[in-house]
Order: sequence, then C-alpha cells, then structure tokens
Amino acid sequence: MQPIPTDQQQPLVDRLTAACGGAYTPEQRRQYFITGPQWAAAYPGHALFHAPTRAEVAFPEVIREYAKIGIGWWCTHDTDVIPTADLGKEGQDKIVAEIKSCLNESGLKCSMVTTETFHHAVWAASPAAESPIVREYAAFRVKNTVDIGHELGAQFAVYWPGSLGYFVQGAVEETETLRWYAEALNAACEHDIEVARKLGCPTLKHCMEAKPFEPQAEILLPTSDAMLGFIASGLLTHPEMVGLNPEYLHELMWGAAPRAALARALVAGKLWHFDINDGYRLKHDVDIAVGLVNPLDWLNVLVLLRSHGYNGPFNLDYKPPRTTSNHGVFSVSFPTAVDRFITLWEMAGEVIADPVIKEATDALKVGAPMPATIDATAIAEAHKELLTLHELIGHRLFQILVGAHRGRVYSI
Ligand code: GLO
Ligand code: MG
Ligand code: MG
Repeated sequence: MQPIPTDQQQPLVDRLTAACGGAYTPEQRRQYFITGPQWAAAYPGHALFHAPTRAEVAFPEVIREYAKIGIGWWCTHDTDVIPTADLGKEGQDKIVAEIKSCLNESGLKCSMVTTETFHHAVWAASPAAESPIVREYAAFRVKNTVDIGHELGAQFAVYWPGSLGYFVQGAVEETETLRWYAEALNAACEHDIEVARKLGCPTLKHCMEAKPFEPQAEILLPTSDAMLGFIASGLLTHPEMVGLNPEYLHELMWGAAPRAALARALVAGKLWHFDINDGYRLKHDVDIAVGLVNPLDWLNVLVLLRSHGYNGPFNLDYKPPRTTSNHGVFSVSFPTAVDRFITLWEMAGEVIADPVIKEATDALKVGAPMPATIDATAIAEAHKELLTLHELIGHRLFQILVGAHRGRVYSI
C-alpha cells in the first residue's frame, strides 16, 4: 500500500466506516434514551500527560452533530457552556437562551444538567471545604444548576462530587465533610421543590455518581454502594429525591462486578441514570467507548437492565480517543458507540428469550426432587449434575455474542 496523503485520509476513514455496514438509522437510534454529553464530544484529547490533539467543539456544533447522528438528548456541566464568572448572571441567561434555540432547531432535548465541582481552583479543598464561604458558593452552584435544568426542561441533575476527599490524611474530618456535602445536596433539593412548585412541573431526579480514584488521593464516597449508604444515612433532608448515576467504568475500576453494583442499586430502587463506557480494572478513568473492551460483560449488564425494565438514560460518558480526529469524533466515534449499544441491547433481548438459557435457568430454579433435609452431602449429590448448567449458560452467552446461535460457524 502507498502512503496515504492527508487529503485522502478522511475519505478512506469514511469508506471503511461504510464498509463496516450494520449502522442503524438516526430514526432507529432516536428510539433509545441515549444521551450525549457536551463534554464528551467537546473533549480535545488533553490530560495530565497529554497535550490536546483536537480543537474543542462548542455546543451549537455538538448539538447539530448529535442531531444528525440520531442522539436524541444532550446534557452538560454548568461550566462546559457558561464561563464560571457568568454563572448566575446575565451572561448565563443569554447562553441558556442560545442553548434552547439550538436544541429547538435540532429537535434535541436536554436530559440532564450537572455541576462542575472538580476543575476550578475554588474546589481545591473540595465543595464541602472548611470555609463556610466555599460551602455557600457550592450551594449557590447546585441551586443554579437546578434553575438551568428547569429552564432547559431537563429531568435529571447529576452530582459527581469530584474533589470530595483529600491528599493529606488527617487534614479533614470525614464525618464533618460528609455533613457539609449533604448540606449542598439538601440546598439543591429544597430549591428544586420551590422552583418546581412555582413552575407547576415535577422536581428533577438528583443522581449521585461515584468514582473510586481521582481527582483526590482519597475519595470520601468512592463507590455507588458508599453513596447508597450516604443517601440512607439520615444526613439528607430529601433522600427520596436522590438516587444514583453509576458509571460502568467507575465500578469496574475499583474491582467490582459492574452488573452486581447495578443490581444493588436496582434493589434499592435507586438506579435512575447510567453512564455507559468501558475500560479496565484497577486502572485510571480511561473512558473508552461502550463495548470495546468488555462486550460479554456489557451484554450481561444489559440483560439485567432489560429484564428489570430500566427506563432511565444511557449516557455516553466516554472520551473519543486522542487518536480520533475532530471529523472522526462525529463520523466514527459517536455513531459506532451508539450502534454497539443498540446491538448489545438487542442481543440482550435474545438472551432473555433464548430457549436454552430459559430452560437451563428454570431447571436450576426448580432444583432436584427431594424433601427438605439437613443432610448437606445428600443435597449436594442430588444437584451435582444440574449445576453443570451454570457453565453451559456461560457458553450459550458466548454463542449469542458471536452469533453462533444463529448458525454462524467457523470451520466446522
Ligand atoms: C468523571 C465523571 C464525569 C461525570 C460528570 C457528570 O470521571 O465520569 O464525567 O460523569 O461530571 O456529573
Ligand atoms: Mg461519569
Ligand atoms: Mg469515567
């Protein structure tokens, strides 16, 4: 092959993308509650050790491009779109009005708004810092986000606490910090109740998002389970308004089984919003697009959510890799992420309906015909052949993943 001149690279990428086939139409994609974050598409590829590789993309273009792809909802941090100095001021009103008109023109809806409490220097000692002035400012920020959310017609507010933690042990007192953090959430919920009453609309669903490592050395609420404990701790004035936004990778990062973490949120009635992406255990937050690392695990996650009627947003909180160009972000990265999600969702439907898995599961659930007994050895003996079905179910899931259940064969 000859070296590819720069001006022929985009056409090559587009031709090979088309050659992949199997793309859903924008209309099909819009059937799903898939939400596209402003920050994910705008991300220029920078990090602690990385210079940017792309230009940042402002909201009018992100919204337009999401509309073309068929991503029906958009979400944002307050400071993704409004400079910190303009928050709560006239500048904010102007930008929010512009966002509204971009959304209207493109036929997109705003699903969620979130407050940035990690980037600005004001959060160096966390949003629940010792100084009452910082904490009042944090309360202003979350209340202001509630206002923006209602203005844009959002249903959800998300809180990744960001710098709620410390570098130096003993410098903060954890119980006090958690109490102060709860005060900010309480301020958001109470403000929301007031605003919703005035507007005659429902309150937002307030969803907490955990991340085990970063951006502090130690994190006070590192997992979704820790957040469930926090919601039930008695520190919140409106625990019924607060649920979870687990992120797939954030649970995987600390070594959890994401599906089990989601199951714990489901049984608590708190699985309201879900950040979808992929990555590796015990690594930093690599935010790879859904299904590129753990497709089998993802299939299983979606089986769980489909079978429990989860109907919240699937939020594409990932980062197009630094090796993807600005053109590639919208021509390859987002459409293929959405399509892998839909394919996995449809496959999850096949798993739920699969006669082999169904019969194996039913058989495991009826067990062996024997009277209740305290003879452990007899119980084990009576079931030992049946339990082989666990591994058979694993094999069948693999077959569904690779299409073998539909007759796809390799050199048989
Ligand atoms: C960072 C988080 C971040 C949140 C966002 C929403 O690791 O995943 O992207 O999802 O701040 O609050
Ligand atoms: Mg996230
Ligand atoms: Mg992440």
